Amino acid sequence: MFAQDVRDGLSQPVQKQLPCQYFYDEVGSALFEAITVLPEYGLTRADARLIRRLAPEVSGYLPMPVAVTELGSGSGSKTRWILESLGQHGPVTYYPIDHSASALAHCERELAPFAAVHPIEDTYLNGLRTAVCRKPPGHSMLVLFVGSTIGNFERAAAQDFLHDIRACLVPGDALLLGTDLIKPLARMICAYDDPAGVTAAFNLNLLARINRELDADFVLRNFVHEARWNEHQRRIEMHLRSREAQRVTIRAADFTCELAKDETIYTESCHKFHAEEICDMATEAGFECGAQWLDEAWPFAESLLIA
Ligand code: AVJ
Repeated sequence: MFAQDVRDGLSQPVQKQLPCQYFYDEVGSALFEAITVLPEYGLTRADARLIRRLAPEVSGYLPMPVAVTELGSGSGSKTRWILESLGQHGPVTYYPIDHSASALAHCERELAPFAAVHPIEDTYLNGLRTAVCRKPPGHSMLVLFVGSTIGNFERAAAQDFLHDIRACLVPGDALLLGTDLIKPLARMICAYDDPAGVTAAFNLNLLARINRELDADFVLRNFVHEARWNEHQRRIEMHLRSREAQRVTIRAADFTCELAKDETIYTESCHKFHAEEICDMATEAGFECGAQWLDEAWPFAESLLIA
């Protein structure tokens, strides 16, 4: 629950933190949409280019007919290419999974022309289990986990998550996994600290959301957006740095929090990968690397992992 997660995260003794899934309220989702069109943030465009490129090939790797489950309902525009291409081999069933009902409704509207859409409002793994149970008999399963959302997981948790996905599948099923790749440092930093300040607004909105929903008194001007590269973990870390010593009260969480000058709240990890390391992770989780597509303009990988 939001209040509990905020209270837990801000009571951490060494590094205060907030879970990144709470970025995406209505304002946060709109700010993220703006991020995806920033020239400095090539991730989403690379993901979309690759999906469009691989869509005509993906049916060759899967027993037909196939049902598609997407972890995170995504924007219809990317998934459309896959559904449209699979649709040439017969009717396609599509299970988008998301915790946001409005995202699911949007996705259903966009993709209904290309598949029978059955939205599932649940966590990724529960939703995947539901989709596997409901899929028409004799269908194989293609799971989509694109957009480099897996980058938000700690490395060990990402490995466990792949293993958990594999446990829901049977041999011949597949996972299409999108991952952002390691690139020159300046490019990675700029993607998360754009000159127009859109990412800063996205990060700060988390505090604004706590103010709105939990009756808190964060003064947003007292915080500065920061994007750091952690070389050891190979990830961008987003923080909110306190400009001065301050106290914040979060009334609906019945909680008061003190921040020292220059203390930070850690809000998001965005792990970056080497293309080869995806195959190692996949093998470790019980998949085989079926195919990999790489973008030249913005290093990004789409890997088709076969159960
Ligand atoms: C949606 C997790 C892929 O890690 O790049 C963008 C989110 N955060 N700018 C990412 C994000 C700040 C994004 N993912």
